[in-house]
Amino acid sequence: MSSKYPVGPTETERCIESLLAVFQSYAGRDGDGNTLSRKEFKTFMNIELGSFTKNQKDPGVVDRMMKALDRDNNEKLDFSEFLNLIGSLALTCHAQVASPPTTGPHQPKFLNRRGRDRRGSTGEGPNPPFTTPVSNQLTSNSQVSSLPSQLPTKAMSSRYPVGPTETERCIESLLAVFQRYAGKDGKSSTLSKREFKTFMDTELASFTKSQKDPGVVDRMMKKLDMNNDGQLDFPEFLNLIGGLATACHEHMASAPEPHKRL
Ligand SMILES: [Ca+2]
Ligand SMILES: [Ca+2]
Repeated sequence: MSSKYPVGPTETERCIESLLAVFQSYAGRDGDGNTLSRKEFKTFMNIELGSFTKNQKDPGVVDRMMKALDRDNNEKLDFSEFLNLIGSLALTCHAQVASPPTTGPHQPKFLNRRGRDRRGSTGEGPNPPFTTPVSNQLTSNSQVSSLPSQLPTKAMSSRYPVGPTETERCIESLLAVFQRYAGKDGKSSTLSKREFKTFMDTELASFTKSQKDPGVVDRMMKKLDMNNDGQLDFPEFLNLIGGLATACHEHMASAPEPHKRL
């Protein structure tokens, strides 16, 4: 995929690629490369999120996380279920960075702090792939809402005994990129329309340049802005990343092998 970028992937593109690559490298360990089995998920958690799993005294925590993430109860995690984990981890880290836990570790306030589901996630008409509501799925699933209290209690940076894994680096990138662009005007907790455009033109230029319709970024902003306040907060931003990752994943999954194309 990297060869598609004229000047090398941006941090956001690298992160999306990491999500796909990490999922595939663990999901591909048994016969079915489209899903993580329980065993594969455990391997993923132990290797990629070892700094979290090693701190857990409860040996059942990974099983419980699997159960919470497995929305369709098929004992496997597909890519969108996997993305919910990443989104949930990123939200947890972001909440810790944004506001140190004064309300106690067991109140994942950020998940429902503004009643995000009021507008619903599907909307009308066909959904372009970039609006797949990843973190919205999180907030609408009461099971998953219980996850963050089990997740790392510290912000993730600089606490790794052996350096961050690819997954940890990706989560850190998501936080860093959002903060970098959201901090360009006065209010650093959200992306204004202008900041979002800068983000799109800089971080996802290979996408925006390929669009013939000049209104596409405006429309994306509108779709992503779930609470219609003209700003994108971090969960709304994560929906974009999740949607892009899903689109890439589906594209790769459905693409015929090159020699079969003709
Ligand atoms: Ca599943
Ligand atoms: Ca908003």
